[in-house]
Amino acid sequence: MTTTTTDRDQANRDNSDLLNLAGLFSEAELELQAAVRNFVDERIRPNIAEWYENAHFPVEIVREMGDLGLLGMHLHGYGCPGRSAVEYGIAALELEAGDSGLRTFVSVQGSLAMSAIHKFGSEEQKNRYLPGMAKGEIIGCFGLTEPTAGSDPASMATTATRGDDGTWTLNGAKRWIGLASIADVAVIWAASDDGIRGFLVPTDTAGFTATPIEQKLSMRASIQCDITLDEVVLPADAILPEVRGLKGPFSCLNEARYGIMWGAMGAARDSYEVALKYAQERLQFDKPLAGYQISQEKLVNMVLEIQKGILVAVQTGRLKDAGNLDPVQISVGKLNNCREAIAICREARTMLGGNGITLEYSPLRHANNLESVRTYEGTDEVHTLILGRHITGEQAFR
Ligand code: TGC
Repeated sequence: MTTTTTDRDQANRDNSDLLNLAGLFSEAELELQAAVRNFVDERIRPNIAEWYENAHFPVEIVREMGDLGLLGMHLHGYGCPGRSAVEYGIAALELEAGDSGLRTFVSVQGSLAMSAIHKFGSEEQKNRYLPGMAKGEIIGCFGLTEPTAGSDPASMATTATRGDDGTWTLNGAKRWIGLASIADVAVIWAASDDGIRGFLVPTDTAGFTATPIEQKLSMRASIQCDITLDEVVLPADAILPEVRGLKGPFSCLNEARYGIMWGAMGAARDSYEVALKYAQERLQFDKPLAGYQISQEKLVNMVLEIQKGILVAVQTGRLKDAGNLDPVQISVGKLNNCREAIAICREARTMLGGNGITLEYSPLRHANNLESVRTYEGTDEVHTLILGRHITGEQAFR
């Protein structure tokens, strides 16, 4: 496993940008891409196999990600980096070329927890949490999914009850919550007599417990937890004041789903690059694998889908930066890019033969990670039905 870029790597990269997608990006965007790619090469690639094998989330690099401006990247004010949606997307792509678990950290922290506070918090809440979260000094998590409410968060069973003294009491359970066991603050969505509301729960509050889910076959360099909320009493000002109803969490999911469409292409690109290089170097029946027609067909099919997926992401990002993005368009990218990325990673694995099933090569690790990525933030099925509803006018969820 190498972490340095050779002339061949660079030539492969240049030759694989068939449509000159690099030409779609500004100098500032390309500079950011190079900085994040460098971070991934230096801090993630040399260690990821070990982290993955040992199910270790490298909390030690969280502050470095803050220093690089990756946390709450596209949020403005309150100490946040204030970068564009496209820049955030590029960073997500490069991070996920390292590993989905690390990109997921950035998504949960920035797109979900920080976004919820930024969009719906009081001034006091924003000032209290966002600057520290942007630096990586405070870690957040986002509790929406429940053991019995995944694709249908409207059926959530977690409750928030208001007391006569204005305090809130939360009871219930959340599942698959990224970072919860290392988080300082949890954004918890709960059903109240005033509809679904969001609450900021310091994780040292009595009655809050987060337990990492073990024996995962996917996203191993990342933490997902079960949360229990057992008579968790919060002050009146723990509520996010600016939103009621599911549009609150769904607006945050829009942000995370947007980043995922870019990130998935990073996992795909890394798998493709590994397969291409392997095919050029590996001799079989006296010539490089790359010289066989079936190998070339596999590589061409991969690179076409990567180029198309990045085009989808760039167009979506430009719409987002212009303030014209419809959530339906996010479903296009999330569905398409996750679906294509997992197929590319699996195809790349086939080119590595038996060597492809070890952690020495990234494609199967990426493919396993993408099982989670295509599932969270709306499964393939949910996004298909969101698009189906849009084009037919008929909802088919229920
Ligand atoms: P529906 O009736 O369509 O909408 C309810 C209200 O929400 C509004 N809305 C949106 N607002 C902003 N952006 C969107 N994308 C929105 N989609 C809907 C809608 O306008 C309405 O507002 P209002 O004011 O009229 O009440 O709701 P529905 O229940 O029929 O929706 C169906 C469906 C399937 C589309 C929705 O439930 C859905 O998207 N399900 C998937 C849920 C999902 O993605 N869950 C993953 C969560 S990830 C997680 O919890 C863990 S975080 C990751 C980690 O920690 O690692």
